[in-house]
Amino acid sequence: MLLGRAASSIINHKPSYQGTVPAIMTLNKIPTKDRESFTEHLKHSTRILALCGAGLSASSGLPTFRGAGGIWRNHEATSLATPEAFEADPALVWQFYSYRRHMALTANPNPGHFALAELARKRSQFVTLTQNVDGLSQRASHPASQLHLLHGSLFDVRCTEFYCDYSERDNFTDPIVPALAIPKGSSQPLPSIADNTGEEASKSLAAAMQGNKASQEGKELDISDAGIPIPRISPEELPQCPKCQKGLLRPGVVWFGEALPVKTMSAVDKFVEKSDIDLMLVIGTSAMVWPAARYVEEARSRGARVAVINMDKQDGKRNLTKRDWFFHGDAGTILPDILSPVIGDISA
Ligand code: BJW
Repeated sequence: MLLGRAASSIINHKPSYQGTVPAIMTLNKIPTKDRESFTEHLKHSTRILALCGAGLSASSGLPTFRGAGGIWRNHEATSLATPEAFEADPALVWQFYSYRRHMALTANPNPGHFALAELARKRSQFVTLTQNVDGLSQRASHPASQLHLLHGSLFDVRCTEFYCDYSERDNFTDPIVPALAIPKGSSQPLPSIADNTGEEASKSLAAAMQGNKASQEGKELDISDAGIPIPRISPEELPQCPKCQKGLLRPGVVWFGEALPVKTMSAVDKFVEKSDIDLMLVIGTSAMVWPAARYVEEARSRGARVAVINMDKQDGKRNLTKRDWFFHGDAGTILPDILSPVIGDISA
């Protein structure tokens, strides 16, 4: 039984924590009345704000945080995104982030990322706030000055030592250190439930970790599945600070309880406070995490009409008013469609 699960957990360029992210999302027909009123408003909108969440990258194959896809090796993804989790088990948290760095590098931006990037080129006062750390908007050539990374980036790292200010941007080395390489399937026996002694488990793990010929030939294993053994990694094997040579490096993302980057927040606040906002796009986010979520209400208080794009009616329709729009479905499909009156046909 374990053998079957392990075999089905070979990574197949369709990354997901638990294999639950549908590759192709449904296309719901947009009611004509909504399409017309949104198009009319979009065409006359100059100051536009977007808040993006994990749902924007879902059709690129990356999992969301909440719900079935947000489980990694039986841990809720949100429980690993905390300073406490890192302090308790830095190796486990690094394995989670190393896996996600690898998945993000394997994934490609989808038409939703490209549509937002094109809108930014067409509307200089369009600002995107993304909670995503996967780098897909940047890889869709979203103009950097119009993109704010609220929760940092998987590809930034910084030192955990209090007195050390070492940080590094855009480190795309994968794996960041050899010990964090994703194990590959091997022709060695995979552990079975009959493996009372742990001998098979040790052999298959050793083969995968040591990169011998058999394992080189195999495919990467989906270590998000708790049934796949992962190596124990000592603190010395984790990314080390090259400056102070004392501290561990950590991912440059914003964990729960941590402040969002000050410069980013002040740039966003400056934009919001400058004058009225015409349109607020809320894309693929449960909008439950603060302070990101508060920008929806701030934009509304500055006169914005709100358009929500979400696969989930419950998440999407929360707090909507009669002036707002709800577009139900995949952001990767809906965004190029509803923005086409301004951006044109980006598939052409
Ligand atoms: C699709 C789709 C498709 C799927 N198409 N849609 C009580 C009240 C208010 C606040 C708090 C409170 N208790 C605690 C707080 C504060 C806390 C917070 O907000 N907690 C809430 C859970 C209540 N916030 C913080 O701690 C923040 N910091 C802070 O407040 O600091 C204060 C401070 C000030 C000064 C000094 C010190 C401190 C920090 C928050 C950081 C969040 N970090 C994470 C991890 C980032 C790194 C990483 O990626 O690992 O950010 S947690 C996680 O949630 C991640 C995400 O960016 C974020 C938001 O999730 P998102 O993107 O919305 O994903 P999901 O899964 O929730 O939703 C996906 C949506 O997509 C769903 O709706 C789907 O339906 C939809 N969807 N497929 C369209 N194809």
